[in-house]
Amino acid sequence: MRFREPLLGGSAATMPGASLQRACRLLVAVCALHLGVTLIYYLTGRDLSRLPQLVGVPTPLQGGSNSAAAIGQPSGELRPRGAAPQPPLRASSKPSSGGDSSPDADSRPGPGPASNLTSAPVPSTAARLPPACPEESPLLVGPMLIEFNMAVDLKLVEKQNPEVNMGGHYTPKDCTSPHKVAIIIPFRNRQEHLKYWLYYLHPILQRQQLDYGVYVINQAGESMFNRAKLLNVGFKEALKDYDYNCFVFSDVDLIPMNDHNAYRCFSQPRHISVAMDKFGFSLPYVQYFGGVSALSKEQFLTINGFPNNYWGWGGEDDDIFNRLAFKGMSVSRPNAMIGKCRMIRHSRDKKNEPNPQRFDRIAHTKETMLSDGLNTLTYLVLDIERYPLFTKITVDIGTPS
Ligand code: UDH
Ligand code: NGS
Repeated sequence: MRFREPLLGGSAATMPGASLQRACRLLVAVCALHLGVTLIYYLTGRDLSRLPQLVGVPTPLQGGSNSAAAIGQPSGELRPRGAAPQPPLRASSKPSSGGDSSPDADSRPGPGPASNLTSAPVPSTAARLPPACPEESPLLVGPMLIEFNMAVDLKLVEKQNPEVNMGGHYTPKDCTSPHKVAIIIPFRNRQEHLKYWLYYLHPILQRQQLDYGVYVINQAGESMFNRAKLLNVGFKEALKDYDYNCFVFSDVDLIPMNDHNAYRCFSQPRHISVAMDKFGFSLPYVQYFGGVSALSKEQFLTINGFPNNYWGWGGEDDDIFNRLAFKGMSVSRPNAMIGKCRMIRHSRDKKNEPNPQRFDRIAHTKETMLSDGLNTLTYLVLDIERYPLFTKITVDIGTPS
């Protein structure tokens, strides 16, 4: 009895166990408080998480740097119904190769370098590159009328090609071309032919969606002309300007008659002027590699460039063909319809008479190609002039040794 009363009455403080009773009450109060606070946080948390599903707007939490939206992973709940997935950031600034030229080939969601990005979507230079150009340009028109009976006003040609930059460089603005092409023209005293070339070729090359530059390599002085050595100089000098991966070597007096004839490189060295009017729109002989041709940087380096030792007319193109054959390459060509081209008729140039040594030289390409080419090229650049439609490099290439 002595123990029951204090438990029911008001004088518990004096009773034994009163401290324990107070402690228990305190504990119950603390637990209730904890339960209440937990309940409030729990309910608040549920409401925040449901917001995006309800209104389709990303919350600050989901817009953060680690959210699915930020790293470009599929996030259907955040996307309005029917909307396309956001393209991930491009992982590399390198344009895709010709083999995979689909415009959106780099922007498909899924596993790959782009989906590993975890940083916030800060636009990089690569992200701002336009998509890869298509394998075949949609701008081509096919057969063209080519004639040389009108005067060409270069000022007008400049106005007609406003997107060509100073020095004759053009980059497509709507797509990224994998074809970074330096066009090399061997030159001396052919200004009228050059005007026709610029008039016809600039629109064609732009329609082909090439990233290209035009280099006129002008031989200084009056000594014997040397086409192949000038082309070697063009290769070296153009690479000082830009990271070209392809080189088109073109005589100044040859114009294609169909813009499907691509002025770019292929997996094998390319012969472009395969159906010239002066040869009745066919090849003069199967191994003919003159006029206009294209070699990738690798193909050109593989054959040690072109010979430096052919002074005067003839044989240097046959030597180049031999070099390709000795290195196990074949020649790629368009068909004779696509490959039709016109040559501007002219008389033989002074100091470009037929080279009497050419037959002997082409008989020894296999041995000479190792010691006559890029690895032995010497020249002196005298002037570099940047005109609106081309870069002219005047060079002293010496005299026959
Ligand atoms: N080239 C010049 N200046 C010259 C010589 C050649 O610019 O003095 C350049 C030019 O780009 C030319 C190319 O080198 O297109 C090849 O010149 P070439 O003389 O070997 O070739 P082409 O076939 O003439 O044009 C060959 C002689 C034609 C004689 C015709 C007689 N009816
Ligand atoms: C061959 C020449 C080539 C020349 C071709 C076409 O005979 O350099 O004719 O010439 N080879 C030799 O002389 C060894 S053309 O009719 O265009 O003047 O490219």
